[in-house]
Amino acid sequence: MKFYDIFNGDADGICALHQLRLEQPQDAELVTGVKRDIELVERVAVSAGDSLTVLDISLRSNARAVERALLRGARLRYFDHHAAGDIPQHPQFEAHIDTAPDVCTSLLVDRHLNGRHRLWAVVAAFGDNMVESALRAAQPLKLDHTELARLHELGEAINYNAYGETVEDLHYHPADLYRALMPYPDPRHFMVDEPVFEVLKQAAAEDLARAEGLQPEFADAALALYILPDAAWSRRVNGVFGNRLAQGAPQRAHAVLVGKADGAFAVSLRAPRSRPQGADQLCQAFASGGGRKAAAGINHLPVEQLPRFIAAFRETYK
Ligand SMILES: [Mn+2]
Repeated sequence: MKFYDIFNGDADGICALHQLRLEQPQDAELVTGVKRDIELVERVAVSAGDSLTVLDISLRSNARAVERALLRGARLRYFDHHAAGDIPQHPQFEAHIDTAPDVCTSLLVDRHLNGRHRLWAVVAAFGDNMVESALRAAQPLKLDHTELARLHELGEAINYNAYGETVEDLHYHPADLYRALMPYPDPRHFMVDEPVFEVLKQAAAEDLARAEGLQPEFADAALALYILPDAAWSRRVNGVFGNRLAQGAPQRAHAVLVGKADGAFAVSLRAPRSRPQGADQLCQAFASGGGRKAAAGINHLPVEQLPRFIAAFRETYK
């Protein structure tokens, strides 16, 4: 009988697992990857009696592997906020799934743990760019402005680290990053005692400066589209850059495309913060698309489908 902790490599996935394991320590095999690696359950060779904890990856993308794991006699608990599809009704399947636009997986874990490791849920919500939700969750903790700003920066830094085509693009493997914060019930101590935060903050600032030097392909009051070149820094900064754009123009939808070696694009789409809807449907209309109402993506948009994407983008957010 083995334990597997299967989690998205972004701030939300890492902080969700961290909260659970602070509460209930358990030696488990870690299964994670870059933010776009969401078909993680299938990576596990499941046996009867195994126990899988799955965090912040859509059930829709893992449905077949989950079904197989259940058939083999494993037990699963699943926390997530992405579009789910059908949720298995099975005595060995424990689902905590809520696709409301103002919750992330770490907030679902926080709900499950009655807020016992709230600080890390706040970090995650900031990392998922749910600023209002983060502030709401932080309210009872009575943090001052400086502390909130630091937690915000930490969420962004951990989230930034997850962006890349493969883990080779990243500064830290997400499993190592998780292990670095494991000893810390309080993120404020983590930021002071470990070099990780400063390293990521500095690297993100450098990448961001490059992205901000680019002109958009088009931009008006309703929507804007940027294309970043095929480079490791583009793949890393993509998420932070998108968040920055969304914060700077809350009425506007943003698409950030990153070129790939074969001429295709990776697409990150954010609905306007003032109207966080429609991103999942738009992206699901493409073969490798998926995500949430407020933020979604397409892993591989062939160049010949770019006009179709642009038309759908304009139609959704005109
Ligand atoms: Mn998330």
